[in-house]
Amino acid sequence: IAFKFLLIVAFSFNFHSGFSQNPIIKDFFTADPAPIVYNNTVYLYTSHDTASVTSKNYEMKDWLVFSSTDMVNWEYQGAPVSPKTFSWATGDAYAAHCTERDGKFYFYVSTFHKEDENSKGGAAIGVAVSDSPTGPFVDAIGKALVVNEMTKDNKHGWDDIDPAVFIDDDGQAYIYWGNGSLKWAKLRDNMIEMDGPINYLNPENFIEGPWVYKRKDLYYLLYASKGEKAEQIDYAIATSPEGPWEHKGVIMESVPNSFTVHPGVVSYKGKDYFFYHNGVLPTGGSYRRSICIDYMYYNEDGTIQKVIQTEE
Ligand code: FUB
Repeated sequence: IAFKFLLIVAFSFNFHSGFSQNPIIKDFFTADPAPIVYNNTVYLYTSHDTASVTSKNYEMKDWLVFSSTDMVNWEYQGAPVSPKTFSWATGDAYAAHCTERDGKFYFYVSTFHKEDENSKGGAAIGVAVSDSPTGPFVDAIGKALVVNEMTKDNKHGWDDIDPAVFIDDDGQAYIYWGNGSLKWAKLRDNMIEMDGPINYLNPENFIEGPWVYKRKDLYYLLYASKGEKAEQIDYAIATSPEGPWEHKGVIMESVPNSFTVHPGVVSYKGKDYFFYHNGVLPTGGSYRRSICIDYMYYNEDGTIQKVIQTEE
């Protein structure tokens, strides 16, 4: 009996140490992690890959929510938002980001506009709102917050995807987004209107997937950047959310079995966590991705140590 007890203790210790749980969600293919902490719980908003094993295109029909209080067990909370939430939207559900302000949850999405009097179709950013982190969410403005302009040769541009919102300590909110070049603008306190012009930046090797946050006195901009064969994660530091941003290098190398990678960061119960996706689940790949978490560590001067990817 004593031996059996020892075995059980040894097994449970092994099971709960570190992130040998990666990928953290195994019942769905998930990508583009957007975690927030609210009421001592981590809510994780994700894209949802449903492409077939042989597909060479995204098929992404809705956004999912999971919650956890231990960063190991993730409870599925449903799919409260999809492009159908927005009467003007059609097509895939790309990266999203949810943020809380004054008890309301604003869910910024990257999707596509129907062809109508406001758009010739193309990438667009919308915002849905709810009183709860898990929904139900409704379209907050009844139209897109950002609609992509067609390129000069009348093609759809890709530069209006991947919104990320940051609220500074003084209450000023900012939205960052982009593909190819990074755009940002101030948001009004209502979180659904821009406050001022759209600004353009060209962070080194920037591709997409910005994520902005503050730690101590420094602002951090993380993004998917151009690696040798696939995307990797670079970061830059500033003393203001408006920049100027100082490029600091790569914090995560390309991931196994996925061309894209996408950052998300939270501090929870005294530890810093880096969320990303790869394609390592059985039958996974660039269009069937899976979210993982690893610890992140800062140096004394605020720079970030390279994140070590852990697998099962
Ligand atoms: O998930 C679709 C797209 O792939 C996202 O919008 C990008 O960030 C990349 O992860």
